Amino acid sequence: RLLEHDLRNAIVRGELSIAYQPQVEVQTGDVVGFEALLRWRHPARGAVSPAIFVPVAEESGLILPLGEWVLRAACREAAGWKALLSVAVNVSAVQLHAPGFPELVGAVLAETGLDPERLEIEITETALIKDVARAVAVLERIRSIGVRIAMDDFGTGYSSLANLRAFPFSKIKVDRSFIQSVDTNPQSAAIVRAVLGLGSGLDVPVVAEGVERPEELAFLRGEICQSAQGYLLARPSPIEMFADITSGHI
Ligand code: G
Ligand code: G
Ligand code: MN
Ligand code: NA
Repeated sequence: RLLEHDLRNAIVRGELSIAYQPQVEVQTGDVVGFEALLRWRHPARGAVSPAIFVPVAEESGLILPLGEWVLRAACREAAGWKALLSVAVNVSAVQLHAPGFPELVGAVLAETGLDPERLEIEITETALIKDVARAVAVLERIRSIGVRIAMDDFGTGYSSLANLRAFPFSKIKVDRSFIQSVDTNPQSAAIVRAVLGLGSGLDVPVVAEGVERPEELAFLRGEICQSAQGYLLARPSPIEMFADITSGHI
């Protein structure tokens, strides 16, 4: 309750910010885009993790203004980069199913001038199970604008394969729980290889999430994996930390 009250004021008080985490091409090391991750600095509690406040925001409906804030801020930010890199924004089920979500995405793109091809929306599988027919319709409208859709945390939800077929995904993000043991657990390695094969077969690029150790990256380099994200490559940070990348000097 208290958290909900404080969260209600967070936007107007300027307590929200976005940390950006680079997504890197596995073979070349080039940065191809950034994931936008919401951050909240509470005046008394300090940094509160989105793992804590996003569920509160979803229950209270506050995720709608918060999500709109993130979408607009991330698109505005990316529109200002000299380098034409992509930006990925996490969208929760509540946002996806809210009336007018595709129109909101279109309006924010028009307002910020960001090329729709540079925006990617990340959705977890749990966001899709509520009302499949409706979720398909919403995602297809978003796809038709040119915005890409990534399936986030792949492998942790359920009926992943049916979802891959039903929804217009342009990217698969393999959950970090598989990546973290890819060099030590043969089952993880087999699963990651299978997902990479799935991506190749479906012609959908795969991103490995949560790469923390050189051994994990070495494994991915030996496979057909398009991109990777994780602390080994870069931690989520204020965009100023990546000025040389966004300005096109790297
Ligand atoms: O960045 P971090 O590890 O703190 O994120 C924790 C969780 O919060 C992750 O599941 C991440 O996807 C989610 N998250 C981060 N930013 C956003 C956001 O802007 N919107 C939504 N819906 N979830 C977010
Ligand atoms: O659910 P989603 O994949 O959107 O969550 C992204 C979360 O993963 C963010 O909270 C981000 O801070 C976190 N993250 C990014 N890279 C790593 C990593 O290498 N290791 C771990 N443990 N978390 C990471
Ligand atoms: Mn994500
Ligand atoms: Na993820």
